[in-house]
Amino acid sequence: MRRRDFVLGAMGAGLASTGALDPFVRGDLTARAVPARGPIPYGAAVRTDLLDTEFDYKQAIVDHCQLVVGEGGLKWFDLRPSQDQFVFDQPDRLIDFADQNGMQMRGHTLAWYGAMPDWTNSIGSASEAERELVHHITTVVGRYRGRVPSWDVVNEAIAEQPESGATIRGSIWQERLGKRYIELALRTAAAADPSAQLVINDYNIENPTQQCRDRRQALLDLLRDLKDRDVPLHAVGIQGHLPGDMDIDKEGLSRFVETVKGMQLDVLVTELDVIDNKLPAREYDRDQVVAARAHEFLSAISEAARPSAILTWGITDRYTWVPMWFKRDDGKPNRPLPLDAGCRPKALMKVIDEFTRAAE
Ligand code: 9MR
Repeated sequence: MRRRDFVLGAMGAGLASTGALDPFVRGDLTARAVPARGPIPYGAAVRTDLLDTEFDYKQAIVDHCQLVVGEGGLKWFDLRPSQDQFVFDQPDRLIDFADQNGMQMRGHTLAWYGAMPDWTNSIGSASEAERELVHHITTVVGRYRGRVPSWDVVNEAIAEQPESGATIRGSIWQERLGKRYIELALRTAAAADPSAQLVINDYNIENPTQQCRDRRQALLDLLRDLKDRDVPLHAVGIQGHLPGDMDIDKEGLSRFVETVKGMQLDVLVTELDVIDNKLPAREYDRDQVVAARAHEFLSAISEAARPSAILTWGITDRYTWVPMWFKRDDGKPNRPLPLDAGCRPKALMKVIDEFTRAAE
């Protein structure tokens, strides 16, 4: 079977079970004969600007991925330098790269509190916010209609520490429109591309802490409410930025995934990496702990349901967001990703192989 067929099969099969439209029916089916790694597609966040200059980086993505997602490029900060501008250079480049190499591009992200350009602070009223959000989503999703099979429509909507009555995170959208911005974003995305898989994406739900339990509950309450009102929504993205020194709440995470599946929603792993600032210095030991932590996480999810994709947030330790927030005290470089800085596979890549092939 060809690579593209696997991607179609794995992500499409998930949706078919929900009764939602297959997100790939509009896709270009002229796949090339590249061997696939397993029935669950693997992908990575890509720094598009490096594709033309770093050959080994580009080759690593071609060799390992069936999916790509821009680490930036589709965020408001990148796309909307001013109110009347859309700068599509990066996502256009990435989707061409995906097409040329038999991959698919996921879209990240349409409504988020982060990476907002300053001019959006001047959005003053509810009607203005509604107009801007609808215009943005209609333009961006519409441009790639039928070509981007899956969108992180709403990113990180759950409050850092949800408390009763205040479970939605503050953002320009939440402040101007209240919680209804989530429904508005989803309905607008569905209208712009009825065939796309629409995803709510969030993090910090996998550890055995009260904060994670509260965040899981708040997310489930949000999903329930959207489903009850027939808002178009197809999947939950579990980011999976795993603190390496913390256990996974395997039971809590499995139960969360079961509950999500019970709502006829699929689950994807969208941004996996292991934050290794508190892990042992010795590289071999650190890589083993990183792999074991990801294994715990992926098995908790997979025991409850087969994820429709697994993506890591970057592919090589050479390019990762982790040191921006989690530098090591000993000054050694972070190693959160499946390939080392020289693009050689580490233990984490074996774990990803195991789980992407798990359903064979
Ligand atoms: O890795 C991304 C980094 O390069 C950007 O500067 C930052 C702000 O746009 O976003 C990072 O990606 C985040 C993603 O969009 C949402 N989940 C958390 C990711 C890591 O911070």
